[in-house]
Amino acid sequence: MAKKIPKGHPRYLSLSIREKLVHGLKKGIVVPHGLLAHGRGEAFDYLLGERTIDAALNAEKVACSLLLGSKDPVISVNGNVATLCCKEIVELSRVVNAKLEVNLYHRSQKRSRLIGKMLRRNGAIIVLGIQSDPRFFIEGISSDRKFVDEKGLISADTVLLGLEDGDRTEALVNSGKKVISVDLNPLSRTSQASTITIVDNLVRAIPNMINIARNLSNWDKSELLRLVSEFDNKLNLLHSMNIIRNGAGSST
Ligand code: PTJ
Repeated sequence: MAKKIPKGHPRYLSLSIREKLVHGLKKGIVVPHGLLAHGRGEAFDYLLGERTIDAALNAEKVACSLLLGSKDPVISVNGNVATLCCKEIVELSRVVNAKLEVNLYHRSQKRSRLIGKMLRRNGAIIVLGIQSDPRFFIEGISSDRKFVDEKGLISADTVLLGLEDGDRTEALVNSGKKVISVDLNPLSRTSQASTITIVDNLVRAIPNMINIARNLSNWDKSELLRLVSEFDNKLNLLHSMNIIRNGAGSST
């Protein structure tokens, strides 16, 4: 179990998230690099005021519309995503009818299996990407992240990612897929290359998306896709950057 943080601590939430990741590291789910990646995210979250800004909420709504309007959406899961919001990712996949695929930068059979097990313990029925087959890969990626499941990422029309590297995001976009990324850094290559960028912490973005997707689930596909076509990702990213630039955050 992760160490308990006193509830009254002024930075309770932030410390609890760190504790979860350290626990994930001890269990072999998170890699040490995942802690560094989290540190970068934390810094941006601090500047954003550790809250879901309007631009993120807007992106979350459009992202849910795209997921619900897609034929074959896939949610890509790595070590940090599994540790921070396993139950919620499984729930979101159910609400938007998306497949779950484990895809790791620091790939190993052992980690893939552990993450698959964790997703199943949290309610997932099918988890793709556990067995790698060198025949199925995405062009233009040099890391092991190129290997994908023949029933998942290879044929997906839309992919939802968290804590992603720019190379894979660009390669996925270049292969004709729509990419939704959750990334606290609006300047990252992933944020800049994605079809829809959600500049929010995963731990807020995914629960928000579950609620939004439930509310949108009765909408006509044409209405959902209209919202997507009207969305301007570059403009939305500018709103996030302005919040950071103007120091509008209010973290303690
Ligand atoms: O589990 P693996 O093997 O696939 O490894 C994954 C890591 C995290 C090591 C790998 O993807 C990585 O190195 O990520 P990067 O390239 O450092 O990118 C992380 C991005 O995610 C940065 O732009 C951070 O600002 C952002 N980020 C970090 N924590 C969060 C976050 N965005 C949203 N929510 C977070 N909690």
